Amino acid sequence: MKKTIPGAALLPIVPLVLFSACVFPYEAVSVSGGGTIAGKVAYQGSVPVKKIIPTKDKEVCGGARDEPQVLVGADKGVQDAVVYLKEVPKGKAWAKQEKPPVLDQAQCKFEPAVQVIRAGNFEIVNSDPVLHNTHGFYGRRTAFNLALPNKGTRIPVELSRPGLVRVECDAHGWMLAWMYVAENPYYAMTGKDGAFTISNVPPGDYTLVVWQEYTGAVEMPVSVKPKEATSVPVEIKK
Ligand SMILES: [Cu+2]
Repeated sequence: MKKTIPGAALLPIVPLVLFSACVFPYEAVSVSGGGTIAGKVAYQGSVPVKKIIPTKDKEVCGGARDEPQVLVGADKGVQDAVVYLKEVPKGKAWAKQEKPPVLDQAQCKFEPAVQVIRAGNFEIVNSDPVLHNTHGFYGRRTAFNLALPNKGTRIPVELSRPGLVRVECDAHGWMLAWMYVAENPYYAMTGKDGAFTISNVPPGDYTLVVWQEYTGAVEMPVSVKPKEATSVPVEIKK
C-alpha cells in the first residue's frame, strides 16, 4: 500500500548519476525577506541490509552483524539524508563554527557515518587501540590517505573542494563514511523522522538535491517565496 504525504503532490524527481564537478562560487550577503524550505524525506521500499563481517581486530571491531542501508523511522521518514541547494550564487552567511568537525573511528566504525561540512579543515580521530588507515575519495580520486596507528591519534585534514567524499579504511574493508563538502550554507541533514529545514533562503527558484547513501542523489525544482515556508515532500527510491 502506498502512503501519500498530505499537503502537497510529489514533485518530479530526476535521478542523478554524479555530482557536478564544477565549483560554484558563493557570496555571503544580507538576506531580506528570506523564505524557508521544509520537507520530509521518505522511503517506501524494503530496506536492504549489508552484512558486516569483521575479519581482523575482532576484539575491538566486534562480530558479524547486519546494517540497514537506509535508516527508516516512523512514517517511512529517512534519517541522515543530505539535502542542499545547488548553485546558489549568494545568500546568508555561513554559521559560526567553534571547532572543526570530527570524523571519529570507534569500534571500527566511522562516527558520524554521514556528515556535511564546509570546505576547510576537519579532524580525523582514532579512538581504537588498532591501526586505521583512513582513505577519502572524491569519486575515484584520493582526497586524503592517512595512517592512524594509535588510540587518540588526531590528524587535521583539509578538504578544499565542494563535493561528495567517500571515506574508507584500508585496514578494515567494511568501514565506510560519507562527507558532503557544501558549496553554500543552504544544506541540512534529515532527522530521525526524515524532516529537514533550510532557512533564510533568498526568494527565487532553486534546485534542491537530496542524497542518501543507498538511493544516491535526486534533484527537484523548488520555488521560495518571501517570508514563506515552502513544503517539499521527497520520496527516494533505488
Ligand atoms: Cu580501520
